[in-house]
Amino acid sequence: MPKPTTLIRLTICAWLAFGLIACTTNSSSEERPNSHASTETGVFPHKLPLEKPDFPVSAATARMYDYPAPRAQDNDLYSLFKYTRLKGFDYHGDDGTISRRDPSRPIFVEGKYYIWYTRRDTKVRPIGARRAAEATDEIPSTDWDLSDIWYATSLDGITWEEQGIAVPRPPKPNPGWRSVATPDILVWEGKYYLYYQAFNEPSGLRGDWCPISMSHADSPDGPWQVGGDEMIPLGLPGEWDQDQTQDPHPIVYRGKIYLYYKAAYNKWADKRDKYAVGHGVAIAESPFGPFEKHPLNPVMQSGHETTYFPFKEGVATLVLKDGNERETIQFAEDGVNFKMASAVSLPPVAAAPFVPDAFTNTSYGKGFTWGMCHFINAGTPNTRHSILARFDCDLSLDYDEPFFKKTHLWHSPEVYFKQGPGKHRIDQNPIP
Ligand code: AAL
Repeated sequence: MPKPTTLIRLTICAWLAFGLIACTTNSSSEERPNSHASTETGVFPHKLPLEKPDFPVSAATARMYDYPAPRAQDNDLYSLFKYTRLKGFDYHGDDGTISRRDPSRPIFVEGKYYIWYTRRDTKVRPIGARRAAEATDEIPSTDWDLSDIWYATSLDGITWEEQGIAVPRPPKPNPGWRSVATPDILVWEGKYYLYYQAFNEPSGLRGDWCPISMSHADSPDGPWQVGGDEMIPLGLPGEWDQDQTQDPHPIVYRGKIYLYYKAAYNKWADKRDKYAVGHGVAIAESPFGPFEKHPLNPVMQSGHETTYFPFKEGVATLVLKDGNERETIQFAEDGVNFKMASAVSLPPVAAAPFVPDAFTNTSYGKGFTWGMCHFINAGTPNTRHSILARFDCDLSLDYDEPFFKKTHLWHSPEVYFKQGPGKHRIDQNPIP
């Protein structure tokens, strides 16, 4: 019969031995999936491989390794987007006569953020693109007809102080006499350049036809002086961008100005409902041009408004609204050949992020954490107008907030039910 002390010793040894076996068992079970599913078995492992396996895999599995990371949560180019209502902008009781839309990217100058945007303040609401022939000097056709470019400043990106007009409509017949809209900013060698759409007819008359003009200033507070019209000339008849060069969005990349722009094509006036949207890039060595269109344009075949930013050694873009690849973020090592980097939910419309290195000619872009956007359906259906808003996200290499890397977004059931089955289907009886 062993002594009690010997019994205690034996018990301790037994527990130690058990612990050792348990440890060994644990580590071997952790190892097992990877060592089991190898080139020999060809079975995809339980432990997610960080590299594409070197045995045959499905198309979806192969594609998983084309993204910056196989899991969205680890992907530098994936984020949720959160929205904040701005303070400081008056919308005339939301009666539809004042609209602010298509903001520029904010820039930070001497302690303040600056933005520029389309501002319409008309006696009456727009009558719509389809009735553009009835538009007058006081009746706008679209939400961005009869507009000027205004600017505002802010200390925190939430409360804004509207400062006044930056670029007004010039007198007729100068380009933009009908409307100047959708500006974006370039900072180049300490000076400021606004690129914007210059309309010479009510938008909707033949289409949303306009080329891009530019005004420049020594200070973000102006005064602004017209520096050129038709900066990105319309394409020749028959070319995809024959009718419009819109949504100018310049960044400084590889020592040059890469100005991304949009054109809707395959539409107007005969094929209005068959439109497609492409983005091109035009490259210049001076803000005054000449801008040379890239021979591979359109460089993007999905999306609507343009949002491009230097990211690592390449350029990334938010792709919204139109096309098979809408609601994605894409990346191009060369700023031209974009590939899918992530799919996103609730992305900002007309996104204009605060990108600190957009104009620094960085060789390693760091991304952004917030920016401006617009909503074009504020007010009621009868007083519809656009408002500016702020979004927050984590698309920055300098910042890490796991909250933004979650992949679920739960809306209340009301958000879904509000969509309804559509008027046509409601009118059908019996419902198919
Ligand atoms: C926007 C932009 C351009 C269009 C119109 C105003 O979202 O794509 O600017 O012309 O709509």
